[in-house]
Amino acid sequence: MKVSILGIPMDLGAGRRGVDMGASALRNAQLSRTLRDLGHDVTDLGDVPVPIPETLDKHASGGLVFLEPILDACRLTADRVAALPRDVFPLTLGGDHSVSMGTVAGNARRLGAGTGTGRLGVIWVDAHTDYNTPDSSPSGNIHGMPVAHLTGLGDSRLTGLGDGWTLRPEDITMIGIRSVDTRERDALREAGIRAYTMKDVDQLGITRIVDRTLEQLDGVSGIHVSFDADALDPGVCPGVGTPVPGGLTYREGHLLMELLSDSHRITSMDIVEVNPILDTRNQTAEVMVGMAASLLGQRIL
Ligand code: 5AB
Ligand code: MN
Ligand code: MN
Ligand code: MN
Repeated sequence: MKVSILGIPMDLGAGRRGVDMGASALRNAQLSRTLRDLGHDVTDLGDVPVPIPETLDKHASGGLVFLEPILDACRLTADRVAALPRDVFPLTLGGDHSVSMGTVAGNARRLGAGTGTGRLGVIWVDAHTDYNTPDSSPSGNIHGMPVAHLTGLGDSRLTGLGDGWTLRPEDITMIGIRSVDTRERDALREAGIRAYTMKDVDQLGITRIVDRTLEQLDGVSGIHVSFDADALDPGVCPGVGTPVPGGLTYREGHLLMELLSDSHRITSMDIVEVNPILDTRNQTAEVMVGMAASLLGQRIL
């Protein structure tokens, strides 16, 4: 497969500094070489330009911290991704999770979703549901809001990234959830978004969750996997800004990626929220490169 890597070195959407170095840490953990060894034709497109916070005024606009530069970076990201051919697998590297407003919108456009010809499915692997709006957010940090904006809720400048397209709540599945804010929970219920919590992972297991997810997403033109490193347990991925105990094990993460790979239905992936400043010897980046490898066909035997 043709794989195109694109970095979005942005930490403006997160409460703590450092995830802007995530893309660099993933490259350092031999991302390209690992995927080439699997037989893929890998191109690294480099990074989308993102300003550093030191050059900006930290001010919130309508409850959104660093709105304008995040909007600009997401728009550039969406345009870069949308320009890639259909037979390319975009592998986008954050950055904080607000980058996914750009990657998902870009992949939707790339696959013709929103033109009436198709839908994009999204599998959101995360400890958090990222369904806050500027009104409900306890922090004002945009990385806690991408899913709400993709579905059309929240600030109109961010919902506009899809150029009229919005992600249908029915086309989203969340996996690994264990931290949801009170008002965020109400909004999720109202939207009817399917979310598999860690309780569900314990009770059903990854295999059944994947079966149900693929059935739910029957009929979409493509499926995007947005993998927040904090979905995995902090013991596995310590280099994240918002760690929550009780996460996916190393094997649960791999099994999820292996089964999604077996389906041959995944068309793009994000790796986000890797924070090398908080990491131990680049462990988190190495684990996440392994996750990408499993999604892209690496097998034990
Ligand atoms: B992440 C929190 N819900 O909105 C908020 O890492 C945390 O992209 C958001 O999942 C975590 O600030 C965002 C408290
Ligand atoms: Mn997230
Ligand atoms: Mn998270
Ligand atoms: Mn985080």
